Amino acid sequence: MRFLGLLLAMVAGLTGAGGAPAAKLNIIFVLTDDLGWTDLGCQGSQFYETPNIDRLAREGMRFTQAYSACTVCSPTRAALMTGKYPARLHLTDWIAGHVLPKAKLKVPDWQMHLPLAERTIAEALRAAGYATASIGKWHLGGSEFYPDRQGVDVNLAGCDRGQPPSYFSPYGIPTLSDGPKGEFLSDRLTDEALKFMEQNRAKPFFIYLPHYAVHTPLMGKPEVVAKYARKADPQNPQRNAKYAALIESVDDSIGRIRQKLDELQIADQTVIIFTSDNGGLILNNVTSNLPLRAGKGSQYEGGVRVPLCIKWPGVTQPGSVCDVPVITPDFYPTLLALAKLKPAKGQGIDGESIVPLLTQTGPLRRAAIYWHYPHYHPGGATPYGAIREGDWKLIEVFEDQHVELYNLKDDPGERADLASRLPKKAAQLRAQLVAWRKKVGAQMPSPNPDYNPQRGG
Ligand SMILES: [Ca+2]
Repeated sequence: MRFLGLLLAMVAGLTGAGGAPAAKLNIIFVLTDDLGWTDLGCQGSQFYETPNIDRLAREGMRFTQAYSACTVCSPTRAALMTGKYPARLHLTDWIAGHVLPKAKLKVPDWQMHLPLAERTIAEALRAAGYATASIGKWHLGGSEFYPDRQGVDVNLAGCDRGQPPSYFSPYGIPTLSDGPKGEFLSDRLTDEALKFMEQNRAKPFFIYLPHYAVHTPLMGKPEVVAKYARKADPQNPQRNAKYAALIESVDDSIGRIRQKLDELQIADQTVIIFTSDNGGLILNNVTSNLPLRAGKGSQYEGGVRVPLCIKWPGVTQPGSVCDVPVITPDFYPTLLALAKLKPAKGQGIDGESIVPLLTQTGPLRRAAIYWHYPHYHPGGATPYGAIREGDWKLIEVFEDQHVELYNLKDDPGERADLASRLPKKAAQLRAQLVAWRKKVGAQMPSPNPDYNPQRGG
C-alpha cells in the first residue's frame, strides 16, 4: 500500500493540475552555521525552542546520521557547492585558518578560495533555467570569488567573512546594505529570501540561504534572550540564552518561509532542505552536543554530525526517519536529480544522490564516507583523517600515526577505542582511508623543521 501511495505521489509530481507538465521543483537550501546535532527540539534539545523546524521534520524526513564534509565552515560550503570532498578541492580549512608555526606538523599549501573553474550547483541550476540566489554567509574567498561570480543571480550578504561583525544593523557586511538601526540579521536575510520568492514565483528558483546564525558573536533580541535566561537550568549543559535566541531566529526564518510558500501557492512544488555546516561549538559553553563527543573543530562525532531535515512535498513520507549516513557532497547530485539534471561527464563528483533514501526505494551504492583535515583547531583537532563504514569509524591521527576505532552503534559517544582489540578491522579501514586519499589527491602535512614541543600543537 505504501509503495503504491508513493508511486502515485511520484506520478502526481510529474504532472500538474489537468495533466499539464508540472513546473520544475523549487529548491530552498537553508544552511545554518555551527548548529550542533542536538540543537533542535526534534533532535532532543530540552532547552532550545524550534517549533517550525520540528514541524518541517514531522512533515518530511529527518536524518539521524547526517554529516558535514568538515569540522569547520569553508570546506563544507565548498563541498556543498561542488559535490566534491574538501580533500579533492584542497580546500580543507576555514579561510584563512589558524597558523601554528611551531606545531609538530606543517600544514600543506592549501586552497583558500573556491576556484571559478568549479561548476557550482548554482551554475548548474541556472543553466537549466533556475533563478538563483545566495542570501547569507559565503566564506569561499575574496571579492573575485563571491557568489555572483559562481552562478547566482543575486548575492546578498555573501563575502569573505566567516561571521558578522554584528547581528544588529549596522551590520558591517560589505555586500549587504544596512537596515533600520536594530534590525536583526536573520530577519533581514529572511526578508530578502521572501522578496526573491515573490519576484521569481513564476520560474523555478534555487535559494541558498546560509544563515550567519548561529555562529559567534552570540547576540539576540533582548526579549528573546530574556525568555531563555529565565528558562536556563544550571543542570542542563545547553543553557546559553544568547545562543538559544540565535537558534530561535533561524526557526522563525523557517516559519516565515513556509508561510510565504503557502501564500504564493507554491509550497507543493518546493523542496526545503535544512542542515548545518559543522557540529556545535562547545568552547566557552556555547552549546553541548552530548551524547556525542566534543564539537566543532574536533575529529569526533560532535564536530561533524549535524541535523538534517528534508521536505519534498508528496514524496518524503511525513515523520519518516532515516539512519543511513549521508554527507555534504551528496547534496550536489541530489539537487541536480530534483531538477532532473545529471552532472557533466568527468566532473569528478564525490557525492551520491540521496533520492533513493528520500523516496524509500533503495539503499545508497557507496560503502564508506571520508574526512580529511590536515590542520590544527582549538576545538581539539590535530591533523587527521577519518573513515566511516557501516557502524565503524576509524580516525587516523597524523602527528603520531596512531589510529582510533569506534563502533558508533554501540558507542555513539566514542568512549571505547577498539583499535588494539580489533587490529584487523583497524588495518582494513586504514588501508581504505589511505587508498581514498590517493584517489582524491589529498594533501598531507609534513614534518615541521621549526617544531618546538614547548610551543607547538
Ligand atoms: Ca561553521
